[in-house]
Amino acid sequence: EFRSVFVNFVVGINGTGEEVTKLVTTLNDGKVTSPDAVEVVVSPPFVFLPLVKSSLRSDFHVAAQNCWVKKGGAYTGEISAEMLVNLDIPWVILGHSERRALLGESNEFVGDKVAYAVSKGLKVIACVGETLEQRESGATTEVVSAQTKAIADRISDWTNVVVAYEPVWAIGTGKVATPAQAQEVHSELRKWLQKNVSAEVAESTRIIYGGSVNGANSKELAAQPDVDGFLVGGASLKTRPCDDLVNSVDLPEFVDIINAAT
Ligand code: G2H
Repeated sequence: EFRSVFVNFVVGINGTGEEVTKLVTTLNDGKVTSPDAVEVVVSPPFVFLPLVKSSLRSDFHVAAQNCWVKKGGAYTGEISAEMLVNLDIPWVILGHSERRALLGESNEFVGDKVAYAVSKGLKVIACVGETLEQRESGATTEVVSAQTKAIADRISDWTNVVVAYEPVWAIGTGKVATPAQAQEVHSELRKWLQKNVSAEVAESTRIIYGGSVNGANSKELAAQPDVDGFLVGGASLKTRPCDDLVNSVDLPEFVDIINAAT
């Protein structure tokens, strides 16, 4: 059941405070059809977390894009789970494919991160997903199962974990998974949880989709039975022309995405 949208502010990488403020204003002005039905979480780079947290509408929440694997200490340049807790940041994204691929984060390392963050009371968006090569060789289920297993081996309480299925070939490429492809992997992941964790966890854990989600493709994806939400990057920055020609102003696509299920 579709019930969450997580916005990954990729812009912040070369972004400025002004750009972030503009994005927050757009989000704040967005007309959400059923605010109680869809949880919206915004995830800017670390340095913008306090700015976003203090200026974002109160029905939306914030997430960090990463945190350190264990108790904070002398790990120059790292941001610990403790710091996020201290700043009252409720969510953190862990295991994003960019970090797995570019920074060499292994399944085990991501599993350790998830376990530590959860132990500190953070809510985690744990990302899994296969590369194009892995998909083409028929290894998708095996890859996402191994990534999920590394998490399952290290936690017992799944209450604060959302699994984000993000096929690497769909991230930032404009090449979205078809609704059938997304549904197939989501359903495999749910079956994996049912078999290896519990029926209850399989039923209650949100499995969200990420990778080139936009205003136009979100409706059909959101209608898939096992797609419980989205992790959105690029489309959070885009606008589309308003249907209302009289009061014509550009509308942010993320509003279409949030309202995808309604
Ligand atoms: C998915 C995302 C950021 P995009 O989270 O990694 O990207 O929506 O731009 O494919």
